[in-house]
Amino acid sequence: MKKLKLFALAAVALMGISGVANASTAMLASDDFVGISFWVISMGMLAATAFFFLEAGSVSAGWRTSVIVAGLVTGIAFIHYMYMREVWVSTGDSPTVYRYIDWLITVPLQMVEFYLILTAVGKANSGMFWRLLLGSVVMLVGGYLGEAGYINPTLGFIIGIAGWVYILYEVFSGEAGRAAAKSGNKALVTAFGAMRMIVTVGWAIYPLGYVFGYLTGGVDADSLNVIYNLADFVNKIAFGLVIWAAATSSGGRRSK
Ligand SMILES: *C/C=C(C)/C=C/C=C(C)/C=C/C1=C(C)CCCC1(C)C
Repeated sequence: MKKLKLFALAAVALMGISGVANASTAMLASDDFVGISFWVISMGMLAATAFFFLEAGSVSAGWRTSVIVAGLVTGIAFIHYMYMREVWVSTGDSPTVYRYIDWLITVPLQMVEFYLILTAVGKANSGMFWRLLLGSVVMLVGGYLGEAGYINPTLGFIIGIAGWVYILYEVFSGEAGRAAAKSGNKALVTAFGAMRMIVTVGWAIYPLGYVFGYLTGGVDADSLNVIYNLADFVNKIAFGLVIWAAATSSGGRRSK
């Protein structure tokens, strides 16, 4: 376990450093607040990744995979943030393609989390995972087509919202929501409720970014990126912390 953790951390750090090497081509300007937000969030993601990987060894076995996946989410985001920051600082353009590649990997991983925390208490069913995945893909493909200019931005927004609403339906009224409510496990019910709030309130920040970025006349890259960056900070790090908190309260921490 220890070796595995060291390996995982080293891999993330190395990939991050390869991103840093690129940074020699562009310098962050002191008045580039969007660029500063890219930097701050990159470092938050790195710290969260180290934290989740190191903590994974201290939680009870049933929760371990969930905490590791939380670290994968922030680790993948960290690497993408190094590239996104580079695009922003050197060109002033929105790093749309990197952002969506990151989301396309990390959002399904977060849907896996809903499934995993139910598995941790033996209440899971794979059908619900596939439905959550389907909702995520519709949401992200709609958003990407709209942002990258393949379809009208309003149409992309509507498709994106439809996918999100479907995810909300599944976690509130669908099988996943019912399974959590019936589980009778206090840590699980608390974690599931908090994750659900993140997917409702925290995720609502993204469509706001899209609206300010594309639907208020012209393209406002500053608002778009600051809002998306803030949203990622909340939705990746807080989401992982909720899982970590449930994991440490459920079955206790293993003393070493
Ligand atoms: C770690 C990354 C996460 C949790 C990304 C989540 C992204 C969304 C919830 C995006 C949602 C969108 C809409 C609901 C409509 C407009 C288009 C999107 C893709 C911005």
